[in-house]
Amino acid sequence: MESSNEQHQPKLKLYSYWISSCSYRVRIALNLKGINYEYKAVDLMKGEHRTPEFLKLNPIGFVPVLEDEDIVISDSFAILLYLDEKYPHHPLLPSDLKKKAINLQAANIVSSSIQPLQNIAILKQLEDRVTPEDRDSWVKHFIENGFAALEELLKGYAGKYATGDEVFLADLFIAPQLYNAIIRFKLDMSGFPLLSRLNEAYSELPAFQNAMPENQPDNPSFSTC
Ligand SMILES: N[C@@H](CCC(=O)N[C@@H](CS)C(=O)NCC(=O)O)C(=O)O
Repeated sequence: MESSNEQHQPKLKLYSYWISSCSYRVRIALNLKGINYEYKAVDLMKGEHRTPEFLKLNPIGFVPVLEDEDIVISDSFAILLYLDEKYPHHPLLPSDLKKKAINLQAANIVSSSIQPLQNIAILKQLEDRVTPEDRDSWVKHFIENGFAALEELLKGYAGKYATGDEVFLADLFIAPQLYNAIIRFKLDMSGFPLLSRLNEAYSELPAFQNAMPENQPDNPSFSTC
């Protein structure tokens, strides 16, 4: 997809890993905004995020990284805000101040209080110390804690999506975290009816579907046939 105002601009490059939830949320934004980009796969399992070349792009060694000519941005939150300013169509934040604050709060619950606690580096440290069962219950504990907070926070705002009937920033953080919880960690979602409903709604949106891990070129079982 290429919108008329970007036809003559060099393609953005997204350094991404197929199953990374932080990369996933940036892919959703790029799709929503109809921005054409080059997919640069970084294999976290092979440690490609720890190579000197990659650390020059992002000294902390995480995906995603967005390269826009001489501008290099890492951290999905910063990337999303950058994209939103540069490509204002389909805004990621509502103009209503209260709703905007709720979007930022929900996004931060995921990005500060859930996702970092299930990161590969953390899981590896845990694996050295506890059983796989204990490791998974640690991850589930923090996902459940965050999901309970999101259910409470969003109950007064949710419509079809997290803060009404339009997709905003909160949805871009929640959808990948739901994927992680349900597909990777097999979390029992029965205690989270609102989030389960949102998950259904996201599954119907092409911008979300195309951003899913299974549809990325570096997914080991990806097929273009
Ligand atoms: N706050 C950062 C976190 C980035 C992050 O944790 N990325 C993960 C994948 S979702 C990663 O690269 N992990 C590598 C590791 O833990 O070694 C963001 O939102 O981009």
